[in-house]
Amino acid sequence: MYSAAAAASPPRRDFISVTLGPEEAVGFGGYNNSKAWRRRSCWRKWKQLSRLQRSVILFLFAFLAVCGVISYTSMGEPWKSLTNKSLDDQRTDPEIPGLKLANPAVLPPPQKADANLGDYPELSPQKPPKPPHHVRRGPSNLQIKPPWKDVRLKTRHDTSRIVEEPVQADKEEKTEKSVISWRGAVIEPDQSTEPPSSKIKEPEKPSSVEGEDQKEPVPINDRQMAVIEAFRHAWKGYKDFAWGHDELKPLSKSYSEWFGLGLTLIDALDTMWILGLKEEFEEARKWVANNLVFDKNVDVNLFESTIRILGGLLSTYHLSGDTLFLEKAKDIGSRLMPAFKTPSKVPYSDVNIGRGTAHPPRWTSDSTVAEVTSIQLEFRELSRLTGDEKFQKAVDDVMKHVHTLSGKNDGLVPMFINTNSGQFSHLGVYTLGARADSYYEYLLKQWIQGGKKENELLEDYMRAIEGVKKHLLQRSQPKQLTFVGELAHGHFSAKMDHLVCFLPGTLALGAHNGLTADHMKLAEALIETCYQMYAQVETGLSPEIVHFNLHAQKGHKDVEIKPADRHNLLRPETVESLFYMYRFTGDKKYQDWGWEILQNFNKYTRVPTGGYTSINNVQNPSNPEPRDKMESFFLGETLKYMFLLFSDDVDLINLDKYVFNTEAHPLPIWAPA
Ligand code: DMJ
Repeated sequence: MYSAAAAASPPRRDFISVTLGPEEAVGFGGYNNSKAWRRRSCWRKWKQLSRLQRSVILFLFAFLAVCGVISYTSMGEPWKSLTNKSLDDQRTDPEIPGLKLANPAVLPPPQKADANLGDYPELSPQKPPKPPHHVRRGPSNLQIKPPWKDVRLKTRHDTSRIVEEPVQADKEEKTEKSVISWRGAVIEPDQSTEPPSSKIKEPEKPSSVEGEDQKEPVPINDRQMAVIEAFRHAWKGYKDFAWGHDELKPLSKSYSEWFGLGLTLIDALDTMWILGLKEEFEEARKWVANNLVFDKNVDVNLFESTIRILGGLLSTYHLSGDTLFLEKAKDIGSRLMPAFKTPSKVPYSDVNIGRGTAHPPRWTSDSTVAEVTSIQLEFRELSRLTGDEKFQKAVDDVMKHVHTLSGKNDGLVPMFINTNSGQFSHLGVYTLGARADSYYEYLLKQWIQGGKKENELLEDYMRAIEGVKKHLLQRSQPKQLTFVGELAHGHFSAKMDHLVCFLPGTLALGAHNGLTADHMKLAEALIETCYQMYAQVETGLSPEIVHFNLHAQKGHKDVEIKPADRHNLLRPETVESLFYMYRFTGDKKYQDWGWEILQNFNKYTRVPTGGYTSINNVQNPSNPEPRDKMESFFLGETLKYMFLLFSDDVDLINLDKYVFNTEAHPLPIWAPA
């Protein structure tokens, strides 16, 4: 409303009004934008303002100016580092044009040199990095150029930490300067590997670094050379007839598929690294880079693909420092996660890695106990490397759940577990063989991996070994061999799977890690038995299952074999245990026993055109009946453990720094907190 009083005395003008006069109007021909005109016009406007209005405007200008200065100083640093970071991101290897430095994308940046110097005050952060040593072990053709460069010293000696930037393994000759040994003996796990906390944030770097105080390289001996020759022969068959497929069929010169993921090739990667087979490794790496695709509509077994593929990729990443393998590990690990979406969180046995669906076998809703409790080392390590806790949480939940379950017999577990109820099923049958074996192995190995702090794992392990002693141990006749039988609803059976021969090695590993010395005694007795399972058989090769004689009968050996059990699948367990026993005792008889076994593999399972084959009859030396299949674990495990067994170098996969998964893929032990 407009009042007369208001019209008579004009109000104080505490607001700015802008009136457009004809000369200011923007119109046809009326537009005047000269500087002089604008200056005059502004000045006129300024003069028209009241004192208060002018003060307010001046104050606002002053305020804005102050804000501008403050925000410039606080934003300057981040802007600077952002600019630097994006430059870093684009950093390429100056020696290999086009090759992006692999490490920074995935792994944390090198820690500052003054971090963790508390114990080593003499080390100054200013110290220049030491160049890597040029170590050559074995024949020169077994050497490979390093997958690392720009090694920077952090601390030294046993607790040394050095920070390295891994780059792709396929280097040209020009990287020779930074050569470190390709071979396992100089592969030192990084002591800074740390356990993931409940809130994992920072991704970790690979464990494989070269210590400052390099020991003299240990030359490869003749037996190790024989293993290399055997590996090359097996690889030739795979390469010629099964390249990129799961398994070689050496007799029919073809292949078989299980998951269609190049299983043998992936399982063999770290073996090639350890044996120093540069060319073979490079070729296989190329296949992984160009052909290994997990986005496939295919059902895979959770356990088998975890121990062979995820485990193989993770260990190869640790040994080589090549992030290609970590990327692939993350991919397969993520694709396996739907298996854990069950009512009980006990995973299904099968996952479709392309569709992201999981299910139990068609005939049951049960999973196998060994399968759901032997995927932990791999998923826990994946969490540590990626900083994503979901992998570890899924597998830790399974262990915690199994820890609380009833249905155990003095620590011994049944063979099946229901994915709906989460309870054991088919109660009353106890074995250390198929379907339960690696449950016991992984109790100990997780405890070691995690820095010996997870007491429930140790408790379950110790209780289980007591259960083995109480219910499953017996002696055979006539040689009084100590063996591990089975218990079915209170009835003892003198049956022992070759699979059980992992146990002496695991017991010895426990004793080495401070557990009771009588575990070592038991290990010594059991490895003798496992050896006899080979030595007492006509071909010198163990069958899949033996039955021990409990009563002396004239003309009978300790070991009896049923017709259905007399096949040999080139399994590793006895050689694996021989390796541990030799490492911890230095007793050469273990090497000699392994040597006999290798010779018998060569005699009865080697296929002249390339590859080795499983056989159907270990009791018939004149016709062992080849089965026409080379299992991936022959390259992944059996030959790797052979090579390690024949080595006198305790640093060739040092057992205080690495723990082998159940498929012989070494993963780093996390440092104690
Ligand atoms: C391998 O896949 C693993 O060692 C597993 O734990 C048992 N079976 C084979 C080898 O025999």
